[in-house]
Amino acid sequence: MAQQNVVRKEAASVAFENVILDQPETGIYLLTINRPKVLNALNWDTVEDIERAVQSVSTDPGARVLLVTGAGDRAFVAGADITAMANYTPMQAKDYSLMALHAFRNLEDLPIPTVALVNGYCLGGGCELAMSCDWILASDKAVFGQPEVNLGVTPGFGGSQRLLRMVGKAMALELLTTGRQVKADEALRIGLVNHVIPAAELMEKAMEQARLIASKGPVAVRLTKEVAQRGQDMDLFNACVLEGEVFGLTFSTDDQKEGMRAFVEKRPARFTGK
Ligand code: DAK
Repeated sequence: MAQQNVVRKEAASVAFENVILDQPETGIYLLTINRPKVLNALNWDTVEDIERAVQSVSTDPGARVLLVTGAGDRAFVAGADITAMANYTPMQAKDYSLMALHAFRNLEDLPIPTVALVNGYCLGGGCELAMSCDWILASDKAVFGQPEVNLGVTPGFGGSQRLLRMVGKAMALELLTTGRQVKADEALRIGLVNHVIPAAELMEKAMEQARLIASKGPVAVRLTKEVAQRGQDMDLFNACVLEGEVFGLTFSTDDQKEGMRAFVEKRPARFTGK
């Protein structure tokens, strides 16, 4: 991807062994899975690096949005590293699965919006990683699938559950039990991705969306994600009560006063995140 052409470097990137954490603009983080020789396949160390990177973003109060992508122009992530796990014992396989489960859960629970930029193959563990982000932007070259049945295993990083919740039981089970791969246009139609973007424009469009999010009231953005995240597993009434309580909480912030004053004064708001 031609990301160097479209992002202004404002902070040094943090290089883990298998991922790169960059802050191309203030508050906008970019996590790149960086094993292009194996199409960014996820071995144990890579999942641990993802967890460390997510932890690092979670401790930055200035973080506004996290973009997640894969290095090179062929793959987001082509799955768990089959070579590495081929000879796992049952206990190693279980530990691997649970370790990834926690790492992906931490990504999901990050208190800022997270967006997967899928720039090629997005299979198995890769699709599970993308689905752990809040939404997916796909390039027109993206290919999605859960091909675990081809390998004689079930999904191990939450794919059977997250795909079910995203596209419904019938479509999820079709894809999970046939291993059929879907291209970007079908992924859009079934609700797996939010937008399909020409490959050369994917990073630029994602940065536009990230800047838009970063321009909004930071506390409101974080609380909106928190309500959606916590409310999705609650009954509707109690989830709405939670929303009402959080809505009340926003009236304790400078951002609420500034946002509403700016509307009345017919000028753009200057949010401080306080
Ligand atoms: N793992 C390891 N290496 C991979 C890989 C993967 N998932 N995907 C690709 N590679 C490597 C290839 O081996 C090749 O390496 P070299 O031969 O050059 O050394 C290099 O990346 C380039 O790939 P290809 O030469 O195959 O490139 P092609 O364009 O011909 O094909 C492809 C691209 C994406 C169609 C093909 O590489 C492919 O089918 N890859 C595997 C896709 C896949 O099946 N992904 C799902 C993996 S299973 C668990 C349970 C389940 C799981 C995890 C945990 N627990 C209970 C613990 C399963 C998760 C999965 O994700």
